[in-house]
Amino acid sequence: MSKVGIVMGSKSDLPIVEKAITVLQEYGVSIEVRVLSAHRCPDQAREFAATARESGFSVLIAAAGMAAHLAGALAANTTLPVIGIPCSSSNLDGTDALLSTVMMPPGIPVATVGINGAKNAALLAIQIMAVTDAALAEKLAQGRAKDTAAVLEADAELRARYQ
Ligand code: RP5
Repeated sequence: MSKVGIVMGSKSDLPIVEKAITVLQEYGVSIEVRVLSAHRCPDQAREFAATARESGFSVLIAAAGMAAHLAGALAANTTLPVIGIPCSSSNLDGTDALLSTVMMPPGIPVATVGINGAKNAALLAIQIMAVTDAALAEKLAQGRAKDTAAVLEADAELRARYQ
């Protein structure tokens, strides 16, 4: 079965990454969670990415803060789609990681979500897998309908309160 690889540059990123783990588990997607740093263990990070396709991964999610090179380093070593989560783990509140992750040179794309955007990273990974998985696509549609219902419920509540 295909799975999503979730890699973080440090265990200190886990509180942010946990939101992605939760969403993927809710959708019943198989995951493997790793701590691999582009700077502190570059050989292991490279090996993980280089073997990711044969290991059964469909999509990789990479979360890192500061001078965040993890997503780009993984993307350089695989042709699987890589989604980057810039983490707000520095005094610059994640703007450093955002720019480091999103500004990839032509040829090595990283689909970058917002700072700490772990939920969107998980949903984007699911949407990529849903291109060839009708059951996942149906679950996504149900999730969107639930979100819509929640907004309309809030709308009705506030309209009633302030009329
Ligand atoms: C990055 O440096 C990690 O992704 C983390 O966001 C940040 C700080 O790492 P630690 O010093 O907490 O391990 O590589």
